[in-house]
Amino acid sequence: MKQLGRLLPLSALLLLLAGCGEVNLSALDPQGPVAEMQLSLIKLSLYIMIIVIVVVFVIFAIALIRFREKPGDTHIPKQVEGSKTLEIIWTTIPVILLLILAIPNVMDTFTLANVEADENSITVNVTAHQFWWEFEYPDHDIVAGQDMYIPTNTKILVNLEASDVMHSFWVPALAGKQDNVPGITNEMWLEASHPGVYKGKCTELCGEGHWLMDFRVISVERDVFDKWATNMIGPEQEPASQLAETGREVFQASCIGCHAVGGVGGNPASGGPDLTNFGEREVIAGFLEFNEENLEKWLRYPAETKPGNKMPPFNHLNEDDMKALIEYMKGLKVLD
Ligand code: HEC
Ligand SMILES: [Cu+2]
Repeated sequence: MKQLGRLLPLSALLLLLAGCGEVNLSALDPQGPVAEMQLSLIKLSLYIMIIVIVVVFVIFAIALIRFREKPGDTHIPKQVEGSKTLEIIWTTIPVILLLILAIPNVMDTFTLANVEADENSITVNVTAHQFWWEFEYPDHDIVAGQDMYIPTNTKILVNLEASDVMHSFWVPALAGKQDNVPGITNEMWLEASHPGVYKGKCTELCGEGHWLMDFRVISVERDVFDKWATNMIGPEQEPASQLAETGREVFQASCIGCHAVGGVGGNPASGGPDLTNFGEREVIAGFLEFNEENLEKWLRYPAETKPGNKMPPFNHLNEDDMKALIEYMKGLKVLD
């Protein structure tokens, strides 16, 4: 009973974790054909395992009860050695079960490994950095940071790379995880069946900031995607106010060497995410809620906010410059 009491909080925790489907960080809530295929394989193996466990335990329990030593038992039961029939039965059943498992597994493995382009597909080269994500669209000649925009119902061919250490790309609602390894390109594909925002995470311990290395896959209708891709090329829109214009000057002086906006600036070797559409982010640096207070916190104290990241602190900026910079950054949009 005591053990049961201990197990209860654990089961409550498991139920809570299963509820993660709400933020789409769950493989049990698939939103595209790849994740659906993978979930159905998980289910198939689970059901077969459940059947095996139940049958074995029932036979075990019958044996325990029927053949237990009863009071007054004196004779030793009949000793049996070898049974051809039984041997055949318990060889055939597992072979059949393994075939039921193997056939869909092998078929789906081939489907999942098929990274051939079709007439609609789009390629995205995903480079993982400590501790942020870069999405390059070679067919469109654009680079995006942190948010991976994809058109709905389109096969997305993903090439995984890493600039420093090993990382791992995981968007549970869309596909199983795969590693980003420096010097190697791993390929996979994914597809989203509906418009939506699907959370992703780095799942390979990659340093101090690993636990905050989150990103989003944003699935939008094809026309929205086309607009996004066209406007990401640049040039950036004119700042909407005098304040934003001043902010742009601060940005040009302090930030453009690491962060590209509208195809200008940035540094492929040691820079940060492309900020062309930064004003459309829902989170800053992958995890902080997007608001002015958090943006200022990020700009002044990046190291305290996301440990180990490579953005230098800008705590020396005066109040006016900071205000202007934030106004400018909020206005960086491509879908308006
Ligand atoms: C030495 C290069 C460097 C400079 C200079 C720099 N940054 Fe960064 N910045 C980075 C890196 C690297 C990251 C990614 C940090 C992470 O998440 O690991 C980053 C992240 C960011 C982010 C979060 C981006 C996102 O997609 O959510 C913002 C916003 C940002 N920087 C703004 C600025 C501004 C504004 C300036 C100028 C005042 C600036 N940065 C100067 C390197 C730099
Ligand atoms: Cu990582």
